[in-house]
Amino acid sequence: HHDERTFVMVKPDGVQRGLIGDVVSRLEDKGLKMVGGKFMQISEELAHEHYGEHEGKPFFDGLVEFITSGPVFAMVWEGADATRQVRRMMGATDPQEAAPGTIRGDYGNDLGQNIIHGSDHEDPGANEREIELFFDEDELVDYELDAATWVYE
Ligand code: YYY
Ligand code: MG
Repeated sequence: HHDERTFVMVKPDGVQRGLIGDVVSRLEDKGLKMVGGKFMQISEELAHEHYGEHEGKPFFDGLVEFITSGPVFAMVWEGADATRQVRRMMGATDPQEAAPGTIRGDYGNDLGQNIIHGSDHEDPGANEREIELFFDEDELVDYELDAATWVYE
């Protein structure tokens, strides 16, 4: 089955650096299917909900400040094992450790400004939770991607 959905977001640094198109291209090139996307500004409240698991950690306040500091491009992508595949394409959390060829490895330098968010594949249900937090059901589009015939056996 290739209908797993995952939440992906180009963070404010990625938007400011003009990397929305590149991130989208990489995911398209992989054969994943975009089913939702919106350019938006994250509120303080949404930031707290989205990063709730990190509340109380030393980097939390800075993280909220950063993620609300400018527009983001929030997306939902679908495909086989999509959550884990996107995490692999993102690379490690710290761009200094992320392998070359990954999004964070190719573009990031400092831990706080690491270009992209993707749902954690090691946290079951995180993908669905984040999709629901950012998107209404009617903002997600159900359609067939013709190329899927040539992506999946
Ligand atoms: O899921 P991922 O984004 O790879 O990392 P998390 O451990 O969930 O942390 C969320 C976010 O917080 C991370 O992308 C950068 C930032 N952060 C930080 O600024 N300093 C840390 N020590 C850990 C994480
Ligand atoms: Mg995380």
